[in-house]
Amino acid sequence: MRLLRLFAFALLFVAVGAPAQEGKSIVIGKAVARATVGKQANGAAFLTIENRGKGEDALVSASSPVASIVEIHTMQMEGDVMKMRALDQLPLKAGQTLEMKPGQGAHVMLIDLKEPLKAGQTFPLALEFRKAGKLSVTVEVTATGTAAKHDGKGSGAQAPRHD
Ligand SMILES: [Cu+2]
Repeated sequence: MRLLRLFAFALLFVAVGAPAQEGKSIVIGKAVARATVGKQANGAAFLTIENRGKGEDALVSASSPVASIVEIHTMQMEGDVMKMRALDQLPLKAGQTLEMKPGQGAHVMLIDLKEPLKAGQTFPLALEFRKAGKLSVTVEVTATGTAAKHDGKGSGAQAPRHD
């Protein structure tokens, strides 16, 4: 935890020291993740991404010190089973505001968490956009809701399976 905080501080320092943040065409609104349960290995973060630019952009990658691998995922129905799939990029049209929500569509998958995500905690998430470049956000961990458990196990629409 202490290390994580140091890392977060370092990222913050970098962000403050970079005037390039100003005038960015991509603005991140909400950035939240659900608290994990038990020994749950994976988590998911949900962002609100606004493309204020005049052209199309795309989220192409993400990384965070809390997880070994961070992927951009989407969910879709296959027959009557909701499945998750990794995306190479998440397109953002000019003027589009994309709101990720638990239990539907796109999310940022946190794979192989280094420690459980606890409600109230925050962690840094580095994002890279094709045109806007790199952006760092602070993700807030919220209490686990009953409707959107994201444990990668089980079946049915409320508990998407991982391939
Ligand atoms: Cu996923």
